[in-house]
Amino acid sequence: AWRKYSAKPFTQKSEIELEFVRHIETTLARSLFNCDELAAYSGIALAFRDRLIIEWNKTQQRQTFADQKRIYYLSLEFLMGRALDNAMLNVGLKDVAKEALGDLGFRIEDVISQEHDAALGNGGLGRLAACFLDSMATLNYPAWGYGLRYRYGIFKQEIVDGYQVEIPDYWLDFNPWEFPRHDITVNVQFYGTVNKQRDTQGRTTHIWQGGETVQAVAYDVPIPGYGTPTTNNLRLWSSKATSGEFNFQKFNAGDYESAVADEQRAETISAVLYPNDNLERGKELRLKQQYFWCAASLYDIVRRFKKTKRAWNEFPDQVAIQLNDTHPTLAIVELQRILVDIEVLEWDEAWHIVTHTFGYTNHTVLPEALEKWSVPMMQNLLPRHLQIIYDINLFFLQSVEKRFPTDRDILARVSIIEESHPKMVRMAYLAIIGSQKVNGVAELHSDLIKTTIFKDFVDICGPDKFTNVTNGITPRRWLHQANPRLSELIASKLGGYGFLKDLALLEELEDFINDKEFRKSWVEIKLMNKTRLAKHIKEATGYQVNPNALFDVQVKRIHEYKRQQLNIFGVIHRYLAIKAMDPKERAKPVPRVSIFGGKAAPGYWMAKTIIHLINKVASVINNDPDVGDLLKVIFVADYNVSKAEMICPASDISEHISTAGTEASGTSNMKFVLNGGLIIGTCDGANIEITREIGEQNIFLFGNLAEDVEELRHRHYYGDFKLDMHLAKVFDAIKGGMFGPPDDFAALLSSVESHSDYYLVSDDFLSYIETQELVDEAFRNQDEWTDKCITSVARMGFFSSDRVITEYAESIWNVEQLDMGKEN
Ligand code: DL6
Repeated sequence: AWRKYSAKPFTQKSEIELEFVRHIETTLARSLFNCDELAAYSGIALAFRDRLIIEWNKTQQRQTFADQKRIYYLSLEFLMGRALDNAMLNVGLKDVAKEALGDLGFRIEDVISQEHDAALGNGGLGRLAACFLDSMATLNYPAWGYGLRYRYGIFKQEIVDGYQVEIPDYWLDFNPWEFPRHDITVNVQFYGTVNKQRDTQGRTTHIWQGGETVQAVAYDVPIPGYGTPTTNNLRLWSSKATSGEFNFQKFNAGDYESAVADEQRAETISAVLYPNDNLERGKELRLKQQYFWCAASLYDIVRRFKKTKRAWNEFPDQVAIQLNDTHPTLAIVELQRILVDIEVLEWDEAWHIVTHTFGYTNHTVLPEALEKWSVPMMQNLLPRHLQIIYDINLFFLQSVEKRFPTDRDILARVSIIEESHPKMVRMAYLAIIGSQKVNGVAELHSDLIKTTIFKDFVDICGPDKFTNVTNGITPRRWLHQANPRLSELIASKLGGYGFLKDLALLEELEDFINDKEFRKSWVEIKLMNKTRLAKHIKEATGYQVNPNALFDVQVKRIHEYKRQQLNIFGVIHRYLAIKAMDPKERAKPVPRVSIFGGKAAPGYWMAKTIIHLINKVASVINNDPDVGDLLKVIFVADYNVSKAEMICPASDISEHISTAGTEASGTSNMKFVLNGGLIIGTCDGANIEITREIGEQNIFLFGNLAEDVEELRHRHYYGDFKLDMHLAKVFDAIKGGMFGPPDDFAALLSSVESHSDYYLVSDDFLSYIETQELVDEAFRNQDEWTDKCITSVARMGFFSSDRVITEYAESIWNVEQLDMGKEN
């Protein structure tokens, strides 16, 4: 009977319509007469969600029966964006849904745009996690994501008088994509004390007592794979006060306020996403978040393992846990605690299990982003964990001392505990020591971690522990969903959409490079995408931009190392050059629209100054009648995943111009190239591998190399440097008040002019503006430009996140795809 009544996948339009109307009328209690676009979004989302649930349940059953090793991806950020479009595309029914919505009086684009982005992340790291979930499901890997269900995602950005203003992002009003599992809860303990006891066998055991307990409640989000029934699970934990006697007692005693305060304190843990990208601030609440999430996830993973009744030594054969940066490093300590204190395993046996279970991905070499926690804070919040960390460190240092008896400093250099005031726990070191593999996210980055921040560990643990897995992106969202017309054009040439599952197939596009019709469509699609962006710009900023101009885009978090300041100084240079031209000459330069977007961390004053300068420059240039269409500057407010989906297909050139050696990989560089745009960039992160794949002739590289950075910084430090003369003119214009009170920008200019110029803006400026001239030159020849774009797209196969996940699965996790038999 169950099978008979169980919901079936949609096969035709009428079924979608039926379910849509049913949800509008019953779930939402609305009628035909008050069904607006938001209600239509809810109706269609619920209809698709119901179908996903069926596949999701089956997937869980299939994976349980298969009893294979599972991947657990622990990430404090999952930047998912919108889910409806993705769900419709992944189950292959977007066209049918479009017709169904059309019959019901709605345009699918309007309905899709009603959805609030799920913005539980800051930038690259969180979006990478989202791409990985998509690929793991698409490739039928048994995988779970574990994260936090923040009540407030990354703040919304408004620009007021040229300044960034932050607005809270309360995104949970209506979220059909999550399922509260009120039956799946874990009590998580904080504070308290540790007492030693002797057990019946005379062994010393540690009892962690007292303190406070907070409840973790699971919320599950289905993750559909593309063109497969596999629908994996993302489990997000929400914090709440433990129900029961504690609160009741307070209520009964009339102490309402204190009981409510406890409730709120507990809920605070999962309330907000910390809005820092590549920066750690060491706040206790953040540490609480980390432990809360690690403890709940580990409890869940261990519970699932214990159901299989296997011996503990089989744990690493069943479980691979990947740490997305050091944020989940406490999971290493928590597993050791569970095994030793609760499951009463011997220390060494437990440690063997732990160190064969975890893998650690490093995403940055920036010193300010490397996590350290104060020992006194950890002692107070997690007293037992600190003891375990000290023991891990002791055994580790003993082994190092034995192997390197003559190196007197090595112990201080590699100790998990930094001997500062206060002492600090170095989380990256703990993550390395507790993991079987450590990887960087692009070749240069993986080399840099081995030769700089983790050099000693390569000597101690051996080079095999360190590996590289270059990042990638999912072509489903970043081509098919973001650029449906281009995807369709490619499919028409390649004989179908197979490339969405095997991106290397794109290479066949090179066969069509001389196909006139194909090229014409290619160029038209780019223009349509630019026109769509121009329309958005007009609505959002009031500025009219010419879609035939060269669209030059830099969208990413605002950070000094990403060097939006270099870009805006370059824009000012261009503006000054146009102004200095004889009016008759002004027809010569290539018209350009410089488009910026990105959020600054609320406490990052220099990044906010950069946003302010961009907006001030925009208002001067965009209103200067001498300039007209030759140059426009746009700041797109509130850059997020949905905006990226609109912007990436609309660029001619995008900027990835970090100081060499600072951007671990970058992933938007891949998104832009895959959408038929070229890039200007430094020899940094994945730009290097993109160059290798697409060919040097198809990318505009400039600037100093990573190997020269240290020497250049040294020179600045000793005053051996003269500001580039073009940059000096730019600075004079700013100092002369061309863009408002010079004091507003004094610190920004001084960061370049002073002894440091840490990000080497002045060193790279000349090379940057010269390369931008080459871009103009190349853009003038539209035929050659199109050749470059088509060739580049054809060679982007390597950057699929499917390739990335396959590499992790084979070289780090040792996990197999589930055999789907005839189902796939
Ligand atoms: O690996 C994903 C992404 C890289 O593409 C970026 O280059 C890198 O900056 C970013 N790293 C972080 C580090 N944050 N922390 N912690 O976001 O990772």
